[in-house]
Amino acid sequence: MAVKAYNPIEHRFDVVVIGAGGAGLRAALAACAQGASVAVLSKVPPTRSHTVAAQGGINAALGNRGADNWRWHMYDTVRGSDWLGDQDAIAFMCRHAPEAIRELEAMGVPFTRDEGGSIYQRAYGGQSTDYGKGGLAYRACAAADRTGHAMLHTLYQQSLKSGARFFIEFVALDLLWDKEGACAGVLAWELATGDLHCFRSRQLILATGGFGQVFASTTASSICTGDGGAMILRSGLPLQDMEFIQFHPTGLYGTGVLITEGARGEGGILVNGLGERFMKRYAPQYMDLASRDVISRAVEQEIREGRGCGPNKDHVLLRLDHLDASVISEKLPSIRDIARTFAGIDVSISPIPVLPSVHYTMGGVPTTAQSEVITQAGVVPGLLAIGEAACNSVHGANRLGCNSLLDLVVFGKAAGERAGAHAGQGHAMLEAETLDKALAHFDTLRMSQGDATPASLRRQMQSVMQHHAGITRDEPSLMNGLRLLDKLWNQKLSSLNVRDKGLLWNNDLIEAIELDNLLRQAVATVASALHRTESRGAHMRTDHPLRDDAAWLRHTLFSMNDKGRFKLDTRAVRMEPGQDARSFAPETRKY
Ligand code: FUM
Repeated sequence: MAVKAYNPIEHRFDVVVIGAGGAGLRAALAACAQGASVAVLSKVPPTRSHTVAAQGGINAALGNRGADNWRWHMYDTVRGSDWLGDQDAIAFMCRHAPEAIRELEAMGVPFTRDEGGSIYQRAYGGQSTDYGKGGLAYRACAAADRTGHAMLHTLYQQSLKSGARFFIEFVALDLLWDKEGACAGVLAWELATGDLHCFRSRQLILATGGFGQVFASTTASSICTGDGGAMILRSGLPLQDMEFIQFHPTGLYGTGVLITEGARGEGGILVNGLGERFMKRYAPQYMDLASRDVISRAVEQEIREGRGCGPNKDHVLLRLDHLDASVISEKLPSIRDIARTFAGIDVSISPIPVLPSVHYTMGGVPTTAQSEVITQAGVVPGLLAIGEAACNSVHGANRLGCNSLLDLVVFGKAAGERAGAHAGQGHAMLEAETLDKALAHFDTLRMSQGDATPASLRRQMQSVMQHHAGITRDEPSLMNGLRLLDKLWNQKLSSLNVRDKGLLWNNDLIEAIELDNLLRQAVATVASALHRTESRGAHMRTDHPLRDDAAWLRHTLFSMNDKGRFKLDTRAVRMEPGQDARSFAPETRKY
C-alpha cells in the first residue's frame, strides 16, 4: 500500500495543541505551568494566526468607565446568543473575564489607558448595564484598534518563555485514536521538509479557528479553513450549530476587510443613500450599537428596498467625519489606515462604504463548559476544543463583539490547565488502522488526477454559500445550495486535480486539503440551516420568521461520512449556569 512509504516521524508529548492563535497559545502557557510537555502545531508562523486581525477589544466587567458587573455581562451574552448559548459556559466566561484581563496586563499586553491610567474601555454592540435596563456598558478593553495583534504577540512571547515546543508550518491532517475511542494524537505534514509526523498525546487540544473561508466575502483570513472541524467530521464525530454564521455589518465595500465595530463604539454612525440614520427603525434604543445580526439584516433590508448608497445602491456608509481628530489618531489609527490604503478615503472628510461580511462561525466542535469534546454519547476522552473551532457554546446563535478574544483566553487557560493536569500519565495505545486511514486520505488528495483545480472548486463553493446561505435564507434557496454543494462534492471525489505531487511547500496540495475541509463544513452549514425551521440570532429563515423555543431551544448536531451522506440530530441547551449565577429564561430580544 502506497501509504506505508510515508513512514511518519514519531513524537510524544503530554499535551499537543493544534493552532497557535490566542486560544492555542493561552492553553499552551497554562499546560506548561502544570509541568506538562507541550507541543504546539501551527500551519503559519504564530504571529500570523487569525487572532492578529481582531481589532476592537476584549470584554470584561472591570467598571473602569461606570458601574459594571459580570452578571450584567452574562445577561447580555445570553440575550446576544438569542438564548441558544449554554449558560454554564457563559457564566464561567463572564465571571473569569476580569481576572483574564489582569493576567494579560501582567504579561505585557499594551492596553490603551484612560486619563486615570486604567485600561481604556469602549462601548460595543449589545452591551448594557443592569440586565438591559440601564444604559450602554463600556466593557471592551482595547489596545487602540489592534487588540488582537497586541494580545497575540504578547502571548507568543510568553509561550516561547514557557518551554512549549513549536512546530511551525506543520499542517494537521487527521486525529488518531485508540481502540476505546480516546484521542491518541494527530498526523501532521511538515511543509519545509515534506516529512509526515505522528504526534502522540495524552491530551490533545483543538484550537484551529473558524471556517469563514467557506464564504466569498469574509473578514476571515485565508487560513480560516476549519481544519479542526473537518478532522472531527472525518473521525465520525458531530459538529454543532453550524447554521449560525455571523455577518459583521461593516466589512469594507469591495474587499470585505474588517472596519471595527469599535468605530461605532467611538461614535461612528451608519447612514443610507438618503443620508438617514436607518438604525433608528430597527433598534431605536441601541441604534448603531445593536447586535451584529440585527444591524446586518437592517443593512440588507435598506439595500433591498432601494435605499442603498452609490450608483448601484448596493452598500451603506459609515461616517466618522464628525469625530475629534484625536479619537481617530489614538483610538482608531488602523481604521484610518485601512480606509486610506484599501479605499483611498480620508475618514476625517469622507464616509467609508461598508457592507456586511462573514466574520465569525458560531458553530464548531461541541464541548462541555470545561472544553471537553462531546458527542450524543458523552465526553470524548483525551480531546478538548477551544476558541472559534469550538462550540462550548458561549455565543449561541449570535456572538457579541469582543466576546471572542475573551473566549480564547478564558477557555484557553482552563483547557490548558485541565490537559496539563494529566502530565506524565502515559499515552493511549494508537490503533494502527486510524493512522492508515489518515495516511490514505492524505495520499488520495495528493494523487488526484482530474481536471478541476482546488482553487476553482473553492471559488464555486464560496459563490454557492454567498448566494444560498447568506444573511437571510429560505427552503428553496437552501435546497438549491445543498444540491450545488453535492455536485461540488462529487467533483472533488471524481475530478480534483493536484498537479504538484511533491511534498515540499506544495501549495496545490495544501489547497486541496483545505478544500476538502471547507466543503464538509459548507455542507454542514447549509444542511443545518435547512433543518432549523425557525429564525434565531444570525439564522434568519424568511419562511420561518419567528423564534420557536418550543421546538428549537436546542443545538443542532451534524455528522457526515466520507461519501458525503450526513445525519442531523439535536441536543438540549444547558440552561443551568452553575454556582453563584442565575439562569436567564428566554425573552423577546429587542435592542
Ligand atoms: O469589530 C470588531 O472589532 C470585531 C470584534 C469582534 O469580532 O470581537
